[in-house]
Amino acid sequence: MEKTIDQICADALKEIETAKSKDSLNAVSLKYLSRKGIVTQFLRSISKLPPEERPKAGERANETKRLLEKAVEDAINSLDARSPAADSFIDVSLPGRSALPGSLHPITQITRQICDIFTRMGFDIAEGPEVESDYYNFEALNIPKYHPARDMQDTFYVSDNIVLRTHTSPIQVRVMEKRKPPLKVIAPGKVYRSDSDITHTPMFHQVEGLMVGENISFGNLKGILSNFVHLMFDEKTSLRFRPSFFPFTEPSAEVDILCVMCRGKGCRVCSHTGWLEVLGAGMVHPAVFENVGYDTSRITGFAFGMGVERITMLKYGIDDIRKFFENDFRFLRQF
Ligand code: FA5
Repeated sequence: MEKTIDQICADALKEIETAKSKDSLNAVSLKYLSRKGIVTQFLRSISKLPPEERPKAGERANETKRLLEKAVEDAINSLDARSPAADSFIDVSLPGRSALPGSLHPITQITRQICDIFTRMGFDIAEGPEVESDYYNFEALNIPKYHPARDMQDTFYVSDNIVLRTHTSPIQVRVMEKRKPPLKVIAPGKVYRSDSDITHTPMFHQVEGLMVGENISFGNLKGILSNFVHLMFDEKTSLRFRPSFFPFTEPSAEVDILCVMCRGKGCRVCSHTGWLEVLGAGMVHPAVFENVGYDTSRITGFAFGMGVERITMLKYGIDDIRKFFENDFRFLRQF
């Protein structure tokens, strides 16, 4: 009897050893270990043996069963662990592919450069929410409901009183509500407008600037912005202040930089004017100061809001703002 189970065991081990795939190993397992398998049949037949032989035969058959189960399991594991390099379809002699190092998006790079320049001039950095209340985006900035000035910015409304902020200027109000003058703050962030052409996108980036205290004048604004433009571009880059209108500044100006694409001759980027508008600015309107409880007899200040995409286009000579958001690696890899 013992010889028989030993023979079964030897046959099964041989078949396990020669099996080359999981399918053939499963077939061996089925042949010997399943309910109708050879080992199981053997175990059943033990009851027919004389009583004194049964314990030894049972013990031996169970040992064989455990041994074969383990052998099948080990063989399957070693097939799984076999390195794919051992299979002929991979040429292990080829050089490895290097991982592509990531890099910062040009808009992020320029936003950081802008923030660096202003922090070196003593400005703190502030942030505010992109989903903003009508109050902070408009009313606190002296733009009442139904006022025609609301048409200046095509707004995405989330509900009657909630908008996607159209500019970073609401951060001015949020900062002034929390802090007393004097203060010098810049606030970078995403803004949203229903606007799209080669110099306008529905989502773009602005950096807001605010300087408030006693005796702050338009001269300080010009000085700070000229300094910024000379550090961002170079000493020769010209800028010009054009009288303009914003409900939250008085007087107000728009600031243009000489178009780097055509050097002032006129091209499609600057709409053939030779200049590209990069920011709006002005002296903070007393109505805004009143809304945050500042003493307008003592406190003055200036504010500005610049378009980061426009600055980046000028810096790198890019002629279409939409390229920033197309995620084309051939474009992005250049920065
Ligand atoms: C404003 O957004 C004012 N909040 C700026 C300001 C702040 C004025 C503080 C006074 C005091 P304006 O709508 O002009 O202004 O936008 C400012 C700049 O954002 C523009 O000069 C331009 O560079 C950029 N910009 C405006 N619309 C878009 C757009 N759709 N796509 C890309 N850049 C834009």
